[in-house]
Amino acid sequence: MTALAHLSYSERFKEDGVVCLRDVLAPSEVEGLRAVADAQIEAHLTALKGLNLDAFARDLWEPAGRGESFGTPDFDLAALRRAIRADPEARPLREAEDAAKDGLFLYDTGFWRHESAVRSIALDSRLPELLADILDTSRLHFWDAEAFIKLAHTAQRTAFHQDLSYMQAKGQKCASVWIPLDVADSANGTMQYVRGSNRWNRLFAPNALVAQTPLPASGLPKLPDIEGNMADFDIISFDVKPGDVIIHEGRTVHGSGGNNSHRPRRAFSLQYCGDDVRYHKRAGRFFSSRMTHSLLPGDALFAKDYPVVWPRPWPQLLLADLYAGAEPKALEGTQSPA
Ligand SMILES: O=C(O)CCC(=O)C(=O)O
Repeated sequence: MTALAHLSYSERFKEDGVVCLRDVLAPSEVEGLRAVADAQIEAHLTALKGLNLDAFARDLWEPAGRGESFGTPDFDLAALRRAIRADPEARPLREAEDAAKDGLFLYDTGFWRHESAVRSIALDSRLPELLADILDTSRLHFWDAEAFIKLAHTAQRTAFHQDLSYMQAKGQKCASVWIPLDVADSANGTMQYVRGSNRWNRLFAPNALVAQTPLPASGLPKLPDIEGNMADFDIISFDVKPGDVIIHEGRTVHGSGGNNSHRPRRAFSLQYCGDDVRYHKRAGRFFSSRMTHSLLPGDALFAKDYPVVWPRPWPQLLLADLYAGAEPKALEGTQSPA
């Protein structure tokens, strides 16, 4: 047994940039989230809500495109496609026996505002206290929720990336909680983390998740080609079951494989920020969330868009109820796809 085997979960988080915690959410909590994920799949299939990154990628790699609909994101998908196609180093990141097969890799964000089951977990479950402890912060803000749903036989991998580079935020105390809604293992695309990459102390350009090409205008350096040189990196992953959560730091480099199985791999990711995090305008724009605030760069995150979830104002308060029906009208700000 090495000395590192004795680390507490917060020491492990600092050391590796990621920690897997077992049986954190109750079956009923997972069930509530799964119902939201299934409704998102249905809304995509019937009304093209959210973005099918698998369809976007299939279209990307066919010279004339497939003319398929991927969804209706509020950012310039055509410009992104042009940037990837113009990148001489770009290549498909599809991992399956039959990579040409149509799959569904559904991405969505911002839905915590109208999904009470998601709000309850994000704001009122055990997670805020756990995150405040792990990040060693006197104050914890919730940032946003994302869906990463890969149905069976979805070849598209999630390109390695760092969450912080997509966020309009600056600071060290940022973390994401990856919540599996199905058993997830190497066959259906569990998460992969470059151990200790949080301590590289570097921020790389965000990418389009389906390719390594940096998002136009980010101005940050491109990540090394990790997908092409996996053996050169210390990549760790966890076989997880519903109820478990994986918490990674905002600078930890991570991605996931394609779903090469007959099973779905539905997951949500929740982001949180601690007391050192300040609002920050990053160049480039990807998925947007419905922000109403008018924070200036350098401001602490005191805005309704970023609820303070720890410490709790008083013990029995349900923050999820306070935010019921809080769908803002204005669209502003860039949000994390990771
Ligand atoms: O589920 C995935 O494939 C990616 C998730 C991710 O990037 C995240 O949770 O930050």
